[in-house]
Amino acid sequence: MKLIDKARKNPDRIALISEKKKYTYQQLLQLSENVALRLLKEKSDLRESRIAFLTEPGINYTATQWGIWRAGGVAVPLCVLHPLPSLEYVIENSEASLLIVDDINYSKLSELAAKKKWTIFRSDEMLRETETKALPKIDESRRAMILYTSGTTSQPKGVVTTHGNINFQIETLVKAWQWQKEDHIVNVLPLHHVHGIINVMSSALWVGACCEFMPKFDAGKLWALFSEGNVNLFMAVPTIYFKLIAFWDKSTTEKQQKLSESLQHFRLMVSGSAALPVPVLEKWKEISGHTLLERYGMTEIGMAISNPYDKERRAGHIGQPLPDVQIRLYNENGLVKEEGESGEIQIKGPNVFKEYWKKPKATTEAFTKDGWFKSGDIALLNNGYYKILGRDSVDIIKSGGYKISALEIEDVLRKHPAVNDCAVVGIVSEEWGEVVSVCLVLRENESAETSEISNWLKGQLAAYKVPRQYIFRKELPRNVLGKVTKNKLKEWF
Ligand code: MCA
Ligand code: AMP
Repeated sequence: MKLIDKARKNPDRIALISEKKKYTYQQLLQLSENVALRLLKEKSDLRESRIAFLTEPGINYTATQWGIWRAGGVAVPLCVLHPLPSLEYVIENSEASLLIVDDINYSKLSELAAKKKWTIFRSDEMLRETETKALPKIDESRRAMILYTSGTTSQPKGVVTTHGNINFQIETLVKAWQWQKEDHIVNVLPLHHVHGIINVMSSALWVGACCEFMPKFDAGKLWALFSEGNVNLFMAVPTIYFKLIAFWDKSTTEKQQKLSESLQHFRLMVSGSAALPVPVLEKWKEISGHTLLERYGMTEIGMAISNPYDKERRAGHIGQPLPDVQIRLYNENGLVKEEGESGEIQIKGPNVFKEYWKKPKATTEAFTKDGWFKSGDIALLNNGYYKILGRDSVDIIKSGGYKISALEIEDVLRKHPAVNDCAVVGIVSEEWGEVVSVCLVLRENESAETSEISNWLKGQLAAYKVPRQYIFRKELPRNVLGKVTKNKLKEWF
């Protein structure tokens, strides 16, 4: 495994800072080997068994992920923000053979695990030393990870990437953004998505750099960490930059000056996962002196398009194809050949995922006949830079950098006893990208408070999927065919 081979070259460098404690590459190698050995027991190879794990961002997360890989398993990271029904869906859909859970999250899962007869291990125990033996050799073509992503179906799909996909996704970013051993990045992103896993944590570990965890984003604490002067690299979703700006704006003039000074030595600051509003880019430049580097990616492909590291970073644009990633635009007239003409972004390259887990039909439908992955994002080329115009589906919402399926929320809401019908849309917001919003049609003689519905939903869905804006109507807007017209509904908000 390339990540492991590379780590061996930097035994004494600091790999991770977790709860302010430093771990060298040697320690990470040892802890992940312990996990691998404990997973294997008498077996010689896990042969792509899925191992689901629920741990806060930190040493246990990384050692567990590497341990699963080194034992020949497929890593299925679970989201620490998800309520039980969402965790249960991922564990069952991925057919995980066992669960590894840290102390903070153990009580959340243990009862269900007992009921379902799932094998569950405490993460701290998995990291403990054990009898040693040879670990299997892992070929690049083997499955490595399943990440769940929302789409145009109600339930999230498992995106399967191989070791080869992951290696390439990391390597192209290392080249494009000139990652170096001396880099020190802080990770504030969740570790069940590509942005936090690949762009931040794995890229750092690939080059022998340091990844420091801040498990829960907090603007004040993050500014304080920046002010300590060690971090020189930062990557986040636009909402986080919005919140850092809001904190700066609220500070005294003297403090603002100090905060701005703390960013002067940064090498690079990147934004992605959702469109970066131009006013946010401009304000950040004013505050920090840095032009944010905006890039474009997707769970299925890692990163594909990026503004250049050392040439013009153009506001409102996502840049150019990353090294060895092929991009084309395609519309109803065929291949787009002219600048200014819009089409769907389609992608080919070693970065592109292997399959949707146990969904051969969805996998086939996601590609053109000649093997291009269809992103569903509409873009055009403007003076050599790609610019995103929107998406081909109103049912996909991006809020706080999370991809959310309107259909998933609607399906859950329809199970509420007072709800007769509903339609969910994303309403544009500079802070969140889009805000999840719902129009509810209640059953006759039923009433329901917004707060009651919202609390009920929080038991079923991750909090970031719960609508923030509610309207109540007697019926939903529909076209002559009876289909809900979501663009009309957006006007109602
Ligand atoms: C939270 N709140 C919201 C939302 N989320 N309000 C509206 N819309 C939302 N989406 C509210 C809460 O109810 C609460 O309000 C208050 O905000 C604080 O909640 P909290 O959970 O503490 O929020 P936060 O920690 O400030 O979360 C903001 C965040 C988070 C840090 C930006 O959303 C986040 O980590 N996003 C990153 C997601 C990510 O990594 N995506 C990458 C996907 P109240 O106090 O009133 O209750 S990978 C990807 O997209 C591809 C590959 C790519 O290109 O990267
Ligand atoms: P996810 O499935 O969570 O990986 O989200 C991928 C989606 O995020 C893409 O299909 C885009 O719609 C969106 N996205 C990622 N980066 C950008 C960006 N820089 N600008 C606009 N949309 C983006």
